[in-house]
Parts: sequence; C-alpha cells; structure tokens
Amino acid sequence: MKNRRDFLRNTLGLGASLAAAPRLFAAEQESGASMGMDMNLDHMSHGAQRNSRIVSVETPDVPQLSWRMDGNVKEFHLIAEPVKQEIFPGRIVDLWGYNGSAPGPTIQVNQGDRVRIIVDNHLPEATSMHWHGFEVPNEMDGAPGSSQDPIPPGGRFVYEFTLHQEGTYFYHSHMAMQEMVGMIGAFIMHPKEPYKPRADKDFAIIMQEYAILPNIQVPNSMNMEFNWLTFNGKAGPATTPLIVRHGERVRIRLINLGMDHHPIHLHGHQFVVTGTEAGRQPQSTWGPGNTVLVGVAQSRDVEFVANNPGDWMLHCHLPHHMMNQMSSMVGPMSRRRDGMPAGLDMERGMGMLRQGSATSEENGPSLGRGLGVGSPAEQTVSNSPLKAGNAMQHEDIPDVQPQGMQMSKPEVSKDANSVPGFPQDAFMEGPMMAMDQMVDKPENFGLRPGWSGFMAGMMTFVRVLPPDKYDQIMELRKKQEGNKPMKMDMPGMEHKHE
Ligand SMILES: [Cu+2]
Repeated sequence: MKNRRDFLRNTLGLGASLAAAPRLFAAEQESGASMGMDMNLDHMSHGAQRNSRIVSVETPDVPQLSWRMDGNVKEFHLIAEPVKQEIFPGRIVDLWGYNGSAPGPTIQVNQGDRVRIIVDNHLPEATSMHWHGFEVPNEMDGAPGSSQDPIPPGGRFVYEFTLHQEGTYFYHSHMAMQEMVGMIGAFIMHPKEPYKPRADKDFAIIMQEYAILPNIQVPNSMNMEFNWLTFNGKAGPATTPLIVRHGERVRIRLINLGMDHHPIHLHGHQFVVTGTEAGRQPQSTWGPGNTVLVGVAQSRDVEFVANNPGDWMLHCHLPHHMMNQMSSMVGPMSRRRDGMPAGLDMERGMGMLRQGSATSEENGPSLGRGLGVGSPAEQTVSNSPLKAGNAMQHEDIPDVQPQGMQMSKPEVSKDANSVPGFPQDAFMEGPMMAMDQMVDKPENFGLRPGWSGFMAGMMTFVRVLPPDKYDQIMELRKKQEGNKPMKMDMPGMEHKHE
C-alpha cells in the first residue's frame, strides 16, 4: 500500500476490479434448486433481478441450511442435538449443535423475508433458541422463562417472524452452558439494496472455544481455560482456507460467542470494518486496520481488496488461541515427566479445586491462570515434557500425536535444556507438528510443504491467488464435490434422526 489515497481507493472499492465472475446469491439459489432443494424463486421477496449483485456467503466447514417455501414463508428446520465432530485430525469430540454440526448450519435470507424456523429439541434437556439482535416480537425472542417456556426434550417450538434488518446475525441456544458446547449458527440477512461497493467474495467465520482434557471427549463448559480454539468448528491446520482471486473485494464476517474476546488479525492487507452485529456501518466510520477485536456476542464484518498475492494468515492474535491442546495448562497429569506425583489426586492433578477458593493461600500460588506456576509438584519448564532432540517422546501425549504426523526432529541447540525457559515453541509448533497429508484438501493445494506444523487454534489462510492457480483450486474443489455422496439436510423430508 503506497499511501492512504491508494488505500482508500482500493478498500473503498473505487476502481476495484470487477472482472471476476461473481457467485450470485440468486444464482446459487437456482443451483440449490437443481440439487433437489425445494425452492421457489417466484417467492423470493425481492426477486432475482434485484439481488443479482449479491454473493452468497460461504462458511467453510459448515453446511448451509436449505429451506422450503410455504406460501410466502421461507421455512427452515433446525434440530438441536448432540454431534460428534472432528475438530482436528483424530480429535473427535462430543459437542451439541444443530443438524449434525457445531456450529449449526448457516441460514441466509433476504431483508424483508417472512421466515419460519421449526426448532426440534433432540437433546436430553430443555433448550431455547434466541435470535441474536433480531427485532422480532417478544414472544419470538427465545428467552426461556420470560418470553416462552423452554422447549422440553423431544419438544418443538415454531418461530416465525418478518425480518426487516440486514447484516451478520446469529442464532444460539439461550442456555449458557449449551452455548459453550457448540450451540450457535450464523444467520445472514442480505440487504434489499446491495451494499456498495459490492464484494466478490463473502465469508463467515464463527469462533468457538472448548476446554477438553486429554483423553476426554466432552468439553468442560465450566472451565475458564480453553485449550481448543476453533474457526467454524475446526482448529488449525484443519481449518479451510478462504480462496480468493487476486484483485477481488472480500468480505469476512466474524462471529464470536464464547468466554473470550478475539483480536482477529489479517496479514498483508489493510481492511475496514463495515458492519457489526447490528448491520451495516455508515461508510464515514470505516477507518483502516488489520486487527479487529470481536467481543463476546459481537459480529464484525471486514472488507478489503485482495491486492497482495500470497497465502496470508488470518488468525486470533491471543497467543494461547494460536495453539492446540495446550496440555501443560491442565496440570501434571498430562506432563508425564515423572508421572503425576504420588498423593496428588485426579482433581488436583487437573487443576481442579477440592476445597477453598482459587485465590486462597493454599491454592493461589499453584493455580494461577495457566500453568500452575509455583506448585511444588510442577516442573521447572512449563510447556512440554520433552527433551531436546527426542521428538518421539511426544507420543506420551496421545491427543497431540495422531497417526500420520510427519515427525521430523525440531531444530534445537545442543544446550537447549540448560537455557531457562526452554522449550517455548520447539514442541508446540514446527516441522514435527506438520500433518500436511492429514489435512489435505483442494483449498490447501500448493501451500509450502510443512505449512501445517505452524497452524493451530483460531488460524486459517486468506489465499490471494493469481487466476491460473485460483482456477486450478476451483477445479479440484469441483472434482471433490462430484466424488462426495450428496449429503443434504432436507427440510420437509424425513430427517435421519426421526
Ligand atoms: Cu482468541
């Protein structure tokens, strides 16, 4: 970026390339129909004509929710249910989500649509669905106890409202602990009048965080320390890169519902924040940046012109959110240097309290945020039980070493163990953590060998590609789609759980 004028010209879209063929929302709906979805374009609120400049939002790794038209009502069907989800190669966890996915499938509607959402509860306990930021009648708000009775296990609640808003919204269970085990989904409202400047690519990413102890598949929703951080239900390097053609204008919609705020940083580009959880922001507010803080319960839309070719990281910049497993923070049990000290029971070993408070004289020093610094049972280095040059020892921790990892030796100096503080990243990221083959997919085609050893947690790429490379990946993607058995979640059809 040469100067501010260039920046404004590029980012505000004055002179941005419009050459790329857009994937149109209306056009996508037509192709959706050809895949067997019951869609009726005549009933689109605004008509294909008007929306022909609006691109459909992609949520990598998360399915789109199809709908059927009932008169002039767009009818969706969400099923709250337990799901088994592979958030990372070999790490299958028990989450709660919607229609087999956590986050739940993405809903896309047009401003002005009349929408009906049938919510079935297949959980073992009551739930309630909240439409976050929606200006709908109180009895449709999904606040359990105050606006409706909770939906009992096996029960159903039908929500119906007309949507006059536009922007990046989301739906989520209004039961706090359920929110923390996956129960959220994106709800995109496309504007009646297309946003200016128009975007060529439009992506949505939902951020979630889980505390999952080693050898356990169920997140601990009471824990405040999170060791698995995800974009759209995947931890890096299992996330799917956002594929962009050089010169395109890109919108990324970031949604956060968890216990932490996430500063999301993009490499190689400046962006402007164009929207919040309340819709489009006036253009006069768009200042340049490359990091946006997405607070809890917020969404932020950012836009930029992808004018700098390359594979650019997009990630949360909280250091602990750029890691996977984070085993050291769950105490001596996962460390295994000498095993867990005798007399230290399971709860203490995991850093759980049996008595007193976390700040008491007895517990305080050993239960600081993170690492158990000061605990006599703890070892002097914090990050890993490993010895320099002995990478294979890492299989002591089954969760971080699924089969198929590349396992080359990390480069460390001979005297590494004598250096206070060692190791920091030597065994957390680097060539030994690489698993390029295990996360192979069209969107990763052509990345530098070993790239996956340095991606973890809330991390993905924005790949700004020259036309030939871009077309190549699109071709690969098409081929892969063709090979997959069609998996559609069909509203109005027999659901697999029924
Ligand atoms: Cu974060």
